[in-house]
Amino acid sequence: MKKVLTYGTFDLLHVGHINLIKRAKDLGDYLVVGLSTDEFNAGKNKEAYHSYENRKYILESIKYVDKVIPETNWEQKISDVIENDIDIFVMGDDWKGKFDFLKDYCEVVYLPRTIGISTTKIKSDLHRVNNG
Ligand code: C2G
Repeated sequence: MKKVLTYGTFDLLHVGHINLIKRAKDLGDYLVVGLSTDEFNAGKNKEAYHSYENRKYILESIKYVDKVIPETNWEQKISDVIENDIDIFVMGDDWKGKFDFLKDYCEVVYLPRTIGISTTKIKSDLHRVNNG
Protein backbone atom coordinates (compact mmCIF):
# COMPACT_ATOMS: atom_id res chain seq x y z
CA MET A 1 0.00 0.00 0.00
CA LYS A 2 1.46 3.36 -1.10
CA LYS A 3 0.94 6.06 1.55
CA VAL A 4 0.85 9.78 0.78
CA LEU A 5 1.23 12.75 3.15
CA THR A 6 0.39 16.43 2.75
CA TYR A 7 -0.10 19.42 5.07
CA GLY A 8 -2.20 22.53 5.15
CA THR A 9 -4.72 24.77 6.85
CA PHE A 10 -7.61 23.96 4.47
CA ASP A 11 -9.72 26.87 5.68
CA LEU A 12 -12.89 27.82 3.76
CA LEU A 13 -12.42 24.68 1.67
CA HIS A 14 -12.38 25.32 -2.09
CA VAL A 15 -11.59 23.57 -5.38
CA GLY A 16 -7.89 24.38 -5.10
CA HIS A 17 -7.74 22.34 -1.90
CA ILE A 18 -9.79 19.50 -3.38
CA ASN A 19 -7.69 19.43 -6.58
CA LEU A 20 -4.56 19.09 -4.43
CA ILE A 21 -6.06 16.43 -2.15
CA LYS A 22 -7.41 14.41 -5.08
CA ARG A 23 -4.12 14.51 -7.03
CA ALA A 24 -2.21 13.58 -3.86
CA LYS A 25 -4.49 10.60 -3.26
CA ASP A 26 -4.19 9.55 -6.91
CA LEU A 27 -0.42 9.14 -6.39
CA GLY A 28 -1.02 6.31 -3.90
CA ASP A 29 -3.63 4.36 -1.97
CA TYR A 30 -3.85 6.10 1.41
CA LEU A 31 -3.70 9.83 2.16
CA VAL A 32 -2.69 11.36 5.48
CA VAL A 33 -3.33 15.09 5.91
CA GLY A 34 -1.35 17.08 8.49
CA LEU A 35 -3.82 19.81 9.47
CA SER A 36 -2.43 23.05 10.90
CA THR A 37 -3.72 23.67 14.42
CA ASP A 38 -5.00 27.13 15.37
CA GLU A 39 -1.91 27.66 17.52
CA PHE A 40 0.44 26.68 14.65
CA ASN A 41 -1.43 29.02 12.30
CA ALA A 42 -0.93 31.88 14.75
CA GLY A 43 2.78 31.27 14.19
CA LYS A 44 2.18 31.50 10.38
CA ASN A 45 0.34 34.81 10.99
CA LYS A 46 -2.69 33.01 9.62
CA GLU A 47 -6.06 33.02 11.39
CA ALA A 48 -8.46 30.42 10.02
CA TYR A 49 -12.17 31.20 9.91
CA HIS A 50 -13.04 27.61 10.96
CA SER A 51 -11.60 26.08 14.12
CA TYR A 52 -9.20 23.15 13.93
CA GLU A 53 -11.95 20.76 15.09
CA ASN A 54 -14.31 21.95 12.36
CA ARG A 55 -11.58 21.94 9.65
CA LYS A 56 -10.68 18.39 10.76
CA TYR A 57 -14.32 17.26 10.62
CA ILE A 58 -14.70 18.74 7.13
CA LEU A 59 -11.48 17.11 5.85
CA GLU A 60 -12.45 13.71 7.31
CA SER A 61 -15.68 13.87 5.27
CA ILE A 62 -13.71 13.99 1.99
CA LYS A 63 -13.56 10.60 0.26
CA TYR A 64 -9.90 11.12 -0.74
CA VAL A 65 -8.75 11.64 2.87
CA ASP A 66 -7.94 8.57 4.98
CA LYS A 67 -6.44 10.12 8.12
CA VAL A 68 -6.03 13.61 9.58
CA ILE A 69 -3.21 14.37 12.04
CA PRO A 70 -2.46 17.70 13.76
CA GLU A 71 0.33 19.90 12.43
CA THR A 72 1.66 21.72 15.49
CA ASN A 73 5.18 22.71 14.43
CA TRP A 74 7.64 22.96 11.50
CA GLU A 75 9.83 20.13 12.83
CA GLN A 76 7.39 17.23 12.83
CA LYS A 77 7.45 16.25 9.14
CA ILE A 78 10.36 13.76 9.27
CA SER A 79 8.86 11.91 12.25
CA ASP A 80 5.40 12.05 10.63
CA VAL A 81 6.85 10.44 7.47
CA ILE A 82 8.58 7.72 9.50
CA GLU A 83 5.76 7.05 11.98
CA ASN A 84 3.10 6.91 9.25
CA ASP A 85 5.29 4.85 6.91
CA ILE A 86 4.88 7.48 4.15
CA ASP A 87 6.09 6.80 0.57
CA ILE A 88 5.25 10.16 -1.03
CA PHE A 89 5.12 13.70 0.39
CA VAL A 90 3.01 16.13 -1.66
CA MET A 91 2.60 19.93 -1.51
CA GLY A 92 1.43 22.64 -3.87
CA ASP A 93 4.28 24.21 -5.83
CA ASP A 94 4.12 27.47 -3.86
CA TRP A 95 6.24 25.38 -1.49
CA LYS A 96 8.56 24.09 -4.25
CA GLY A 97 11.97 23.22 -2.83
CA LYS A 98 11.02 24.02 0.78
CA PHE A 99 10.65 20.38 1.82
CA ASP A 100 13.41 18.76 -0.27
CA PHE A 101 15.07 17.63 2.99
CA LEU A 102 12.35 14.96 3.09
CA LYS A 103 13.88 13.32 -0.02
CA ASP A 104 16.07 11.27 2.35
CA TYR A 105 12.90 9.66 3.71
CA CYS A 106 10.33 9.56 0.90
CA GLU A 107 9.49 10.81 -2.58
CA VAL A 108 8.76 14.57 -2.64
CA VAL A 109 6.22 15.89 -5.18
CA TYR A 110 5.19 19.52 -5.70
CA LEU A 111 1.97 19.88 -7.67
CA PRO A 112 0.87 22.95 -9.65
CA ARG A 113 -1.51 25.14 -7.65
CA THR A 114 -5.06 25.71 -8.93
CA ILE A 115 -5.02 29.20 -10.44
CA GLY A 116 -7.54 31.88 -9.49
CA ILE A 117 -8.71 30.61 -6.12
CA SER A 118 -7.42 30.96 -2.56
CA THR A 119 -8.85 31.37 0.91
CA THR A 120 -7.41 34.91 0.95
CA LYS A 121 -9.21 35.73 -2.33
CA ILE A 122 -12.50 34.39 -0.97
CA LYS A 123 -12.17 36.58 2.12
CA SER A 124 -11.27 39.74 0.17
CA ASP A 125 -13.98 39.17 -2.47
CA LEU A 126 -16.60 38.70 0.25
CA HIS A 127 -15.36 41.77 2.09
CA ARG A 128 -15.73 43.87 -1.09
CA VAL A 129 -19.19 42.45 -1.89
CA ASN A 130 -20.46 43.11 1.61
CA ASN A 131 -18.91 46.54 1.97
CA GLY A 132 -19.66 48.08 -1.45
N1 C2G B 1 -3.42 24.90 -2.88
C1 C2G B 1 -3.50 24.69 -4.26
N2 C2G B 1 -4.16 25.59 -5.03
C2 C2G B 1 -4.75 26.69 -4.47
C3 C2G B 1 -4.69 26.88 -3.07
C4 C2G B 1 -4.01 25.97 -2.29
O1 C2G B 1 -2.97 23.69 -4.79
N3 C2G B 1 -5.39 27.56 -5.29
C5 C2G B 1 -2.69 23.90 -2.09
C6 C2G B 1 -1.49 24.51 -1.37
O2 C2G B 1 -0.37 24.60 -2.25
C7 C2G B 1 -1.26 23.50 -0.24
C8 C2G B 1 -2.69 23.02 0.06
O3 C2G B 1 -3.51 23.39 -1.06
O4 C2G B 1 -0.50 22.39 -0.72
C9 C2G B 1 -3.25 23.63 1.33
O5 C2G B 1 -3.18 25.05 1.19
P1 C2G B 1 -3.22 25.93 2.55
O6 C2G B 1 -4.35 25.46 3.39
O7 C2G B 1 -3.10 27.36 2.16
O8 C2G B 1 -1.88 25.42 3.25
P2 C2G B 1 -0.66 26.32 3.78
O9 C2G B 1 -1.18 27.43 4.58
O10 C2G B 1 0.18 26.57 2.60
O11 C2G B 1 0.06 25.35 4.84
O12 C2G B 1 3.59 22.78 6.59
C10 C2G B 1 2.97 23.23 5.41
C11 C2G B 1 1.84 24.17 5.73
O13 C2G B 1 0.96 23.62 6.69
C12 C2G B 1 1.05 24.48 4.45
